[in-house]
Amino acid sequence: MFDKLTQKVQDALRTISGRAAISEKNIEDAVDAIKMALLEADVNLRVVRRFVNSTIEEAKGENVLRSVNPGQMFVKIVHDKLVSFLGGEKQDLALKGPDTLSVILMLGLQGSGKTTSSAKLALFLKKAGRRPLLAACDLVRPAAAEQLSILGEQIGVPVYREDGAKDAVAVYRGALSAAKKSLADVLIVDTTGRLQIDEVMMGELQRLKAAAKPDELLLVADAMTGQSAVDIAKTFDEKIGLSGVILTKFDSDTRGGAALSLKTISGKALKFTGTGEKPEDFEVFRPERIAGRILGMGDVVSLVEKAQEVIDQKEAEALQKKMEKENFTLEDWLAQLRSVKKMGSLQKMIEMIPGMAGQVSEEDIDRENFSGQEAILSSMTRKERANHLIIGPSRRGRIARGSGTSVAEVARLIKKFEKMRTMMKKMAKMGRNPAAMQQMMSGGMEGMRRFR
Ligand SMILES: Nc1nc2c(ncn2[C@@H]2O[C@H](COP(=O)(O)OP(=O)(O)OP(=O)(O)O)[C@@H](O)[C@H]2O)c(=O)[nH]1
Ligand SMILES: [Mg+2]
Repeated sequence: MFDKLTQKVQDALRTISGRAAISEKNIEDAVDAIKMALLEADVNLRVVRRFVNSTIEEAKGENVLRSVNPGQMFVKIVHDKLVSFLGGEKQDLALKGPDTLSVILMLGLQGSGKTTSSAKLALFLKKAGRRPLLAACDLVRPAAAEQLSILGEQIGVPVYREDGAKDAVAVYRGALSAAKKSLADVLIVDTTGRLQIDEVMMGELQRLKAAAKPDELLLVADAMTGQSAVDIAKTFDEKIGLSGVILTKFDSDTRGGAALSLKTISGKALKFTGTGEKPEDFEVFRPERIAGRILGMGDVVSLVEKAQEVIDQKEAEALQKKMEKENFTLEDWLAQLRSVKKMGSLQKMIEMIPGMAGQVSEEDIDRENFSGQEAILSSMTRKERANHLIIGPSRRGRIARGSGTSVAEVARLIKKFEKMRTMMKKMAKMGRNPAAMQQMMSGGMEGMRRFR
């Protein structure tokens, strides 16, 4: 998502951001390049026009051209515009307090990801300390209730279903009393999707809405459909009324136009994104961070949050200290490799590191050969991992045999570890120094890439 856009916007900004003085022509050229990038990313034409006009107007203002650092001032304007087009502030769910039952109605076209997103949202709320219950109100697709039950089982959230039922509203009522009985505090209602917006679907949704008086009516739309996701949001909002949107398949190779056009065209806020098929592939949509990512400022906060789910805070702090002092051992590395595996796609993680977006492909990561590294590390003794300096030729031979690799591979891994340690020390220090961080963003990546 946004890969190409990111690349192009960064190129456009690079030509201008370092300048001590900028002219109106410089601004026009940069805005023009960004305009092309937005159009290519499938952003709605009206949105692009608005973006261009307001950016130019603001950037040509006296205080930019004459400011101490006009280049950076311009970047800031573009950043703020992007944030505002992405919806401004992050939009939380408007749920009642934890002890009162809230209802969320999920709607959307067939295959948009309603059922999956219902489960994702349930897991998200469960992690936030809520007690969700899922209601299977899609009575049309034969396996719909079964699909939801399987997902519910996976995430440990109860599912209410009535096999053979004909009326979605009746099932909803059943789910409501089940929710009350079991003291659930959020009822998430999965509904039937149709190929197109038609009278039957709208009728059913309207009846469900009237019965449930939901706190949230969330449209689930497929980001891959680009502009039509935005049109669908507009239509659903007119016919049923929406409180927000979940854009799914954000992990796919879409160009991102829907996310950038949604707020301006439909007036509806993007609240969450689906970033994969698994229940945990779900993120709160934060305009500020996405803008930062597009501009190549990375998304350190998301990265840290993701990492926190697997590594606990204390561990992370200890690691930071070790990294700074070069006390990081092979033992720590092995632990890291294992937690990275738990974190899921490494590429997704790397994309969030400042300056890394678009720099590393899945193949690059494969070449890293994590399983191979893990095998070698696991074949070492604890003592060896605590102090790699004791690993002489005979130990190397034993480790190679144990891991099914060669002596040369073992030697290479140790060499790499030593380089990595030095690099980490530098990075850990930068992490506490914004100026050094910025330097790393501009040129430091080459260092990262080279050390592989
Ligand atoms: N890659 C990716 N796939 C997704 C995402 N969300 C859903 N899917 C996949 O999209 C397909 C359809 O998802 P469902 O949740 O069944 O969609 P639905 O809207 O409930 O479909 P109907 O009930 O038939 O209307 C499934 O194969 C999901 O695994 C996502 O964020 N990323
Ligand atoms: Mg479904």
